Amino acid sequence: MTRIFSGIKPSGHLTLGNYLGALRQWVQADQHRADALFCVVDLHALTVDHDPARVRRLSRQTASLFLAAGLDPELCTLFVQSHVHEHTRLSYLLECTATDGEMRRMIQYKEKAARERAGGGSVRLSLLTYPVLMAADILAYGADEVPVGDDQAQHVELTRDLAERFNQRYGATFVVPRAVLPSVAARVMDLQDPTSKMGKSHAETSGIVYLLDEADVVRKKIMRAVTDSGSEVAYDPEAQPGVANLLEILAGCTGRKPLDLAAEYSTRGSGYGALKKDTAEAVVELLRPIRERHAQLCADPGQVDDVLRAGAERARGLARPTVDAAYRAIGLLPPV
Ligand code: AQP
Repeated sequence: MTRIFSGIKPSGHLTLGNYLGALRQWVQADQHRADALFCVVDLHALTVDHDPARVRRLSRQTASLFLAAGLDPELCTLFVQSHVHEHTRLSYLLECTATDGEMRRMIQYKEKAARERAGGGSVRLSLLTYPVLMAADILAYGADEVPVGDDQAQHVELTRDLAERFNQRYGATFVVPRAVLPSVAARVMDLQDPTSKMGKSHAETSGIVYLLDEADVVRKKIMRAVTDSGSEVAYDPEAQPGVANLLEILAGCTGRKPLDLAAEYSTRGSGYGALKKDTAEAVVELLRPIRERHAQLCADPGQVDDVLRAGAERARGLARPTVDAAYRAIGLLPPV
């Protein structure tokens, strides 16, 4: 059976980008067709300046949102990364496989390090090495597929390279995984700056739709989305990134294609206003059941704990043999 691994880091409140780019395909497809593991990758939230209490709170909220969005612990395995030590055990071996040159080429490292420096902060070493930890997250489980948004594709490529290099040097140990990207909304853009990704840790929040935003807040953010000069709706991400982003979001919500939607608006002669209104209502309806289920889960935190406990136990059992095999293959003496 196909094995799937993916995760979300508790570095902020989950966004519409996280949902359309990742969570939705986990819920609608992946958990039904494969042995799927979904993880709150909390160690990744420590790579930039962080508040311990907030990370703890967001870890719990992220797990609750996994359930609220429709992940079913009867169908898939849900857990928190730091509860399974195999991730960090394996990460060190992969640090001994990766080179510093390939780490410095990672786009996310370059962008985030620049952001940290611009804010007067220092850059944590873990920001450079976290793609290796992500590779360990994936390889520990022998995952065949990694469903992610477009921004994570480079890290999955690195994971493939590390798996192949390790296998070549030390013998077949890891499955070489592949990234699976959604066909629409693989990169939801910020509504106020449609040339940059909607990211949950970004400081400016007016262009970000959070899964737990109230309906009126969602409407306001989408109605105020930056669009482009002109008024005719066309799908052209280069020339009209703001409109293209709204079309991608609407397509993501409705299961339609952005080009088909654009053609309909154009034929009807409807402008940006109609597109914004329809997108806002589609997003409100998409998020309504998630917010409602999340509120129910908040009233019963023990239920989330039970799911995470059972998930970590299963995950440990799956990861340990592969990580033990990697320790032996690389030349480490097994414990006596
Ligand atoms: N805007 C997005 N569009 C489509 N997919 C997205 N993902 C994230 N943002 C978008 C996908 O969601 C999964 C988990 O993301 P993450 O936790 O690794 O990163 P993030 O939500 O992008 O969080 P941050 O903290 O704001 O990170 P940076 O600063 O890196 O942008 C992934 O599958 C991701 O592709």
